Amino acid sequence: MKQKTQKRTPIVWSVAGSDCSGLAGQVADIRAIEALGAHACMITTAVTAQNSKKVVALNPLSEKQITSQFNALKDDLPADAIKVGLLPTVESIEALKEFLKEYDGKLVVDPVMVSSSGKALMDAKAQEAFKTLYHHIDLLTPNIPELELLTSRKIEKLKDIEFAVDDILSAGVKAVLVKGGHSNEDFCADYFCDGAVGKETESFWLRSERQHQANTRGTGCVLAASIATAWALNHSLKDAIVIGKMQINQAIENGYRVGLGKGPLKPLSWPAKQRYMPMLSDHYEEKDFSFPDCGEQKLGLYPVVDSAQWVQRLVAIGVTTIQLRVKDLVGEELEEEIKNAIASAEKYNARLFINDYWQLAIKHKAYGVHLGQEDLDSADLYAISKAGLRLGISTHCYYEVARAHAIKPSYLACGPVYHTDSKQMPWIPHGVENLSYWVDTMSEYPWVAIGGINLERFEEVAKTKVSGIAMISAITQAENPASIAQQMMALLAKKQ
Ligand code: TZP
Ligand code: MG
Repeated sequence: MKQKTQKRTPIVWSVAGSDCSGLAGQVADIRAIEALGAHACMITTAVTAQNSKKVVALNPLSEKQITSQFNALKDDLPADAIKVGLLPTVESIEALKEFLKEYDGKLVVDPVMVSSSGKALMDAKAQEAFKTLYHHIDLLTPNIPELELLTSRKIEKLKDIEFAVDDILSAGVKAVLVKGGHSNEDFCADYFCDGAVGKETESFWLRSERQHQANTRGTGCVLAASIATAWALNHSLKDAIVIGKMQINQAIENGYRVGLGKGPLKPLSWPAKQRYMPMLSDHYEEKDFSFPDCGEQKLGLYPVVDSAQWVQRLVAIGVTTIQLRVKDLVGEELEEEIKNAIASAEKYNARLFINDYWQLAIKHKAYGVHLGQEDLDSADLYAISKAGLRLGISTHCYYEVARAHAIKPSYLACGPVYHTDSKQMPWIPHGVENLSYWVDTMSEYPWVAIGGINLERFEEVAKTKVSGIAMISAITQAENPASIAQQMMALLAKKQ
């Protein structure tokens, strides 16, 4: 899902060590940056001599040599985001710090401290000096051994990760992503947190199945470089982290053997498979509930209306999927509205989803519930699942899709496809191109398109592989709603 509006190719700098074996370091960074569509510049901190089995020599460059690279690039090819890897010496850290006096853009740092073969890549003085960079760092991506080294803590339990991350955040780093690749579980869970205890904080776990793949050199480089690149492409940092995780899953799958030891990952193009999408939740464990599917028949025309009367009108003309989205009723009136809408839908065998009011939906045995992201924390998903109701979830971006994926709902909604006046939202419309990306990528879910869809745009949306096409104003504000709904249903019937 590339950003089409970019005027020029974004630039991502890799400040790291070169690797003559082509397995990790800047080679991995460049592959990752270019795979996502940005231009890579490299500021080399060390010309490492290594192969697939061991690091032979670090060959750090001097402060002057590193500074001259920053100076050569800064006016001509300024960075949209910077990914930092190996900083082997105090001199290299000083060179970076000097440059950071005039750069306050996006900075992702992978603290490369020990090689996978066990060689120390940073001397003790450099490890201490590294902490003086903390207040510049937007995202730090340690693995567990690096987290232990940085905080002098032993990580034995999940809580230890949170304590250690809190130490780093309290010391000035803005956000931390701890990579779970080093655990023995059959899944891999990364922990993100963006604020020290006592401040407004968001934290989550990103979970993917572990791939038992031998060729994993460059994992940390590819992840941090991919996050920096997706961020440079103007995705939010949280979306960029999900994109980075998708890319790492794809790159591990495509790792290849070369040399006598471990081979490298291979970051390809933009990740676009459901198996690459992590599950994002505030818990380490996987959620163990499930929701029924919506049947064989596609969801089809899916009007979203605010009263039982509307539901009755539309089911009577053959609409088979409807959402009741009541915004201004409470108490008995609300309950009565929901009961009446459910009764009308049942009479015509239509699938009625109740927006927000999941307790009343369960009580009156609705077909399903539809929840926005903001409702996911307060709704009792276990109760909805136990009652056997279907669940639909709204999504607008990578972070929200990953969060919905952890819940495994009956369908996912994608919006806004076009500009809408029916709901205030910060999102740039997806357009049908990005809608298709989501439908094709998360291909095991039925998708519902929503936002600004009217009769003129209907066919264009119907050409994608969406299951349902939802709208508010195109029907509720129409002069002749029945006629519009019938024309839309006819267009769908023609397609089948
Ligand atoms: N979620 C995404 S767009 C939208 C909602 C509830 C509003 C859709 O309304 P309209 O009138 O069909 O653009
Ligand atoms: Mg809601």
